[in-house]
Amino acid sequence: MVEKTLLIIKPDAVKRRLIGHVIARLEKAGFEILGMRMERLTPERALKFYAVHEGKSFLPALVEFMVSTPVVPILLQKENAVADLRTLIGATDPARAACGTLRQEIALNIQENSVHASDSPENAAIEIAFFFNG
Ligand code: 3AN
Repeated sequence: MVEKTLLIIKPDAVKRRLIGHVIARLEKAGFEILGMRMERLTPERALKFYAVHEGKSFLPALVEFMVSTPVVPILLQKENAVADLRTLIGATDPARAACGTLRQEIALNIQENSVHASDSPENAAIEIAFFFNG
């Protein structure tokens, strides 16, 4: 089934000038880019985006990191997009990410892990609406 999903290029990758590298890997893997923008999140919006992590000890540091530079949300489309994008980016902790995955290649650590990708079709719909109204 053709699906849409959301990827965010996070501040560690933006700072290291890896935006183009991430986009090239997405296109090479067969994803069509339907939308893309750059946004400096406010702490309020970052907290709203990560509402599922409310109460977690790493949340304040995560929010501080996510507002440290603009981020690049990208709306993607492909057959089986949600699962295929999760496979392409690899595990949250780059030390555990499979060989050849984007995070294994460029992520610095479990927090500065270069990209976010929606983890289910339901969350993809919510996250797409968060960054791309309509
Ligand atoms: P993923 O990004 O692989 O979906 P989530 O949703 O569990 O992983 O975590 C969201 C973000 O929260 C991660 N990308 C990472 O930046 C941060 N994070 C998750 N777990 C930890 C942790 N144990 N320590 C520090 N940061 C974490």
